[in-house]
Amino acid sequence: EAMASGTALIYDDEMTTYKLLWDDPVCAIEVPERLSRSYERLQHYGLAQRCVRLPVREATDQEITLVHSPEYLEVVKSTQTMNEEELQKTSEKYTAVYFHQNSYRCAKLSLGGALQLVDAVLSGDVRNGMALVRPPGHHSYRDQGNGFCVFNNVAVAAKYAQKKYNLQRILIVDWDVHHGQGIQYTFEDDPSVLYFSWHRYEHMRYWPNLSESNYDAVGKGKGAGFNVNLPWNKIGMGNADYIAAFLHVLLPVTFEFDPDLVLVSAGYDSGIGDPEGCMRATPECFSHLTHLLMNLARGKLCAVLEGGYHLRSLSESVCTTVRTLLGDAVPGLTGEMAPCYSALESMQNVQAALAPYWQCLSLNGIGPVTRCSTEDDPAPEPVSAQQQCADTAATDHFLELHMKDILRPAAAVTTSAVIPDGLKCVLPAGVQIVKQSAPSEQIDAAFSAFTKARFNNSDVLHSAGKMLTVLSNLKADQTRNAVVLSPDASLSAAVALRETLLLGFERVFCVHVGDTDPELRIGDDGKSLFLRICGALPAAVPNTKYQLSLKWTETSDEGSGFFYPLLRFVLPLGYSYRPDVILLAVGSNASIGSKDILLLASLLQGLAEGRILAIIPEWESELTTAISSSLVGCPTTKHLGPYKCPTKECVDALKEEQRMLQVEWELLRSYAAD
Ligand code: Q9C
Ligand code: ZN
Repeated sequence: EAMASGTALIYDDEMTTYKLLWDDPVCAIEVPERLSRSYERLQHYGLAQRCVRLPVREATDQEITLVHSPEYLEVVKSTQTMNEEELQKTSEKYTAVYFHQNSYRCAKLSLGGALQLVDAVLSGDVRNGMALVRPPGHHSYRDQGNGFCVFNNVAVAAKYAQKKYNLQRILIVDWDVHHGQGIQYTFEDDPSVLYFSWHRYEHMRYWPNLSESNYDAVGKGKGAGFNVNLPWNKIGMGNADYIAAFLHVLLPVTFEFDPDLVLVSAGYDSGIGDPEGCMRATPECFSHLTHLLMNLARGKLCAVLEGGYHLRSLSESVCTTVRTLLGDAVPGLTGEMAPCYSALESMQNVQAALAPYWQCLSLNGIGPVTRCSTEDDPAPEPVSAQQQCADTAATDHFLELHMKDILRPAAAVTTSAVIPDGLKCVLPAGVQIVKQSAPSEQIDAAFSAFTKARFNNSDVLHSAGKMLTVLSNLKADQTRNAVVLSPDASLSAAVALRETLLLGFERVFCVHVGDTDPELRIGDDGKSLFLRICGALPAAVPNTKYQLSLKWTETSDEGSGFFYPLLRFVLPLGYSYRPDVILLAVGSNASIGSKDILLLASLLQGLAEGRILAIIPEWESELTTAISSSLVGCPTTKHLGPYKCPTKECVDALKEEQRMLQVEWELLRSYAAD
């Protein structure tokens, strides 16, 4: 299979040629500017120019009827020639939807645009992409328009992909703030499509007010377990709630499912300032959500626009999504890192509801919330809270400043490499090999703290000199990340940790894979967080806040369960700690497989704005190639699975660690109470 690269962007301003023609406060927010403003912003940042531009096309009747009834298609067709009065009458047949003479044409382009994207990704022309389209799709039913949606773009795209490319398993992630009930209805008895949706719910007080939007709607018949609803019962959900939901609920299930394609119903009404959603996620959160999905399905990810009604928030979040698809550094996640209690209750309930269907959830043994605090207190949100999120100007102002804060100019060099002289090693294009060693005084200073005997090997010194150069470049943002091949990775890691602190990094997340003692001196001042991933725990050293061990040994040819502690332990720790640099050191006797290490390296790049130094034993040439590709932004399209679930023993041990540590590292929390 050829290595797919590039990001597709589908946009056509013809989709701005329909609009609401009469007074309707419900539909007034679905305006043409949603599309044009998003596209302008992509151009403003130079992102549109970096994408592979693909034309839209009209979807055919045959494609539309993969999901919709011929009768409904005829109704939509007939709106082309209607006068305003007839349009209004037809619109009234459905809930929260309006028609215009151009609606049919635009709905065909919108769906056709999504299908163009699927074709580009599945044919290998591009790795991933985004379709900026309207009308949106996820609310529409087989025979009804609903919630601004005419044809169900993503549902049809999934059917189309299955049929044309013979895919076995498709994941649909619906991060729009509304429940995509139309998608749920389409696939609820189908185990080949895993549908995940979070949505504002407020115990059914929020539109579309359906009992089947609740966490207990898990799918039907053979599809039982393949519908995942995470209802938000409070407004104001933010970055921590969204990341926790991905790390603890969506992603474990998804790795166990192991999809061939990821479709995203990418609605941005779940973002800050949206008058519909009243949530608080800031634009960089969508970079993280995107990044977390990019290691699935060999990177095949198609994002299709759904909602999003605060024009500035919408367009900035579209940009962070596309930027991440392009492989740029993921901005640091800002804000509170503790998920709120109501979010934890919802997460707990959905985990309990899905436990019968997913090993990774059943092993955890989490029951439903027995006494649901919000159910006992069914008071609606105070009006003031609702009004605050409707303050468009305040969000505009906030985002003006916020985007300047989070967006850094890209480093001149993406990936630097330190390779011992004479070593043959396949590195992807774009990796810059470091020639320059640091001045000898800097080397002497860096090594002064270490036992002299360790340095009888002059190669270590030589390699370390170049590594010091790289670390200075990381600090100066001249290089985003780096790979270091070392004859003694543990020693190099120890030198690197000391040097990062000397350079003035404030929080160094040091992840060491392997059983050798890396001779690290870890303070308890919080300037470094050391996590050892090993096969055997070092003699009775209890975990402390800043020095932790994770024992994990299971990996076999049938698959690895490492995704589980990675998602539910390593990343929550990292997100809670907010490192400004990451050291990933692979010791000589790693207890996890190379696919596991690759997944670890890929996902850690979501932290520290991608500032990561990977230290690898010099004889691990395949791993070096793979990690370098990931660092430079061209991850191999190799399948990182198969995955298998970890043993009960491993999960129990981890659960105990999570329980002890979640006071300090709040993103480790995944449920409300025992
Ligand atoms: N106060 C999409 O985001 N609003 N559709 C109902 C609630 C309908 C949203 C009134 C919202 C439809 C694609
Ligand atoms: Zn929506």
